[in-house]
Amino acid sequence: MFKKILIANRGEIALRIIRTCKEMGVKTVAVYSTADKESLHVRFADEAVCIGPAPSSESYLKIPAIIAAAEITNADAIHPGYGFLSENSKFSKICQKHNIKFIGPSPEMIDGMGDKATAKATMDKAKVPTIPGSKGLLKDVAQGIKLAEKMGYPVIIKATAGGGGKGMRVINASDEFQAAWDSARQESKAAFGNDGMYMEKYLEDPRHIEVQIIGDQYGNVAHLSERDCSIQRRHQKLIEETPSPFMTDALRKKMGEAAIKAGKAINYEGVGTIEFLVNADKSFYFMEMNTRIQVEHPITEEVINYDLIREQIKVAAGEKISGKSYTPQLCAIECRINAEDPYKNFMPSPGVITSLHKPGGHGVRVDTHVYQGYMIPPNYDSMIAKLITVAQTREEAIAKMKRALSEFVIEGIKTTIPFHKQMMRDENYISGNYTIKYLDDFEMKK
Ligand code: MV4
Repeated sequence: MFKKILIANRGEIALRIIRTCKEMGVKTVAVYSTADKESLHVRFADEAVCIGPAPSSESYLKIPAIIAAAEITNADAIHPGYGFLSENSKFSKICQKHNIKFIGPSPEMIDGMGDKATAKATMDKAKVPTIPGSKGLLKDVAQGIKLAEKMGYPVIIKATAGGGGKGMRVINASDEFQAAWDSARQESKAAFGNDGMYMEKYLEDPRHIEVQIIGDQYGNVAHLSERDCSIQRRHQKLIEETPSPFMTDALRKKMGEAAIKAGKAINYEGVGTIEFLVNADKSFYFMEMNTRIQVEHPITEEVINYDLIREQIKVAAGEKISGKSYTPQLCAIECRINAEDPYKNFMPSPGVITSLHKPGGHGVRVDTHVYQGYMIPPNYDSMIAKLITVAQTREEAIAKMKRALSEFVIEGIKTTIPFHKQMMRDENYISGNYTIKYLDDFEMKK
């Protein structure tokens, strides 16, 4: 086992990782920017190193500063958390070179899944269902139009370097193709320095259901059931739950097997997520693979009683997994509490938390780094807490969420709490009747 892990992250996920390390008897090193000097991850870690000023590009993304911090503290592993350097193949490679274990996939694995057209081809070869479309990248508009006419509109073109919806356009007819192509390529070039595009049949109203997997260094891969992440706004997830209200035993078996096939095909080591789009007729297709621990991992932990960070660290250290897969035994929901004003188009609302009361009690988990008097810096992600409830049934998990939301007091800033209160009373949400489009025409009640 590792002796000392450096956590190359901040906020709630840095705390989450430090907590598991403590339970495992592994020493921890926090890194922080000057804006995070007063953060809990700095206080809870055994050691802390300042790596630069507030902007991420000069601190949490600054590879030489992080490697230097690991070397001076003698850390033998680095946990990247999510975001920042977690899916940066250069960082994974530099860790390797410095003989520091990167708790995540190899650089080759990150690149193979990071290029979406390559990832799709890999999954297609492994017989994981993929969305009908172009074989690899499109050469030009003429080729795109020819194929789109054969497949039938609408189609979607996607940046191979994309993610988070950037460099993606839905096309309804041939006369829209050129303009969509030009703007998507331009956007993709600017954001990723790569303008390769591929095309798919556009699925009109699917759900986003992802399957958590874990693989060890000996070729064993297991699935840890699904999460429904369809409740999102502009590609920002707001509510996740497991099991998916749409799931059946038969569908879980099929999607679980597909996810394991995906993991085994690439010899996956570590925790990862296979994202699927699922149609109303229960057909499902591989969308992307995430090669990191995800924000929403706690709901999986709660329904199968399993510490994903602990298992992630164990497989990185070379331990074997049992290879057994899991089905949810309980129901869990996560509401993301962001420092944003849901009444003003979710506008960011940084500032000082003047008053804080966190909910508690049976079946309530709050993953957060904030405290009363904490100043939310404007430099980073707006998520300040994850409120998770777990119960025997979905109905009870919703009742607990309503109760927990009513106890949660955060003053001094605006938060997404009112949004979640409204959702927990929303008839369609309550009946599980939602897709990825659900928030497109959602309005806050005054
Ligand atoms: C799609 C799609 C419909 N049809 N692909 C969005 C981000 C990127 N990961 C892929 N995305 C989509 N791909 C086909 N062929 C709809 C989306 C999509 C979406 C997917 C999951 C969750 C939220 C979404 C919001 C808008 C569009």
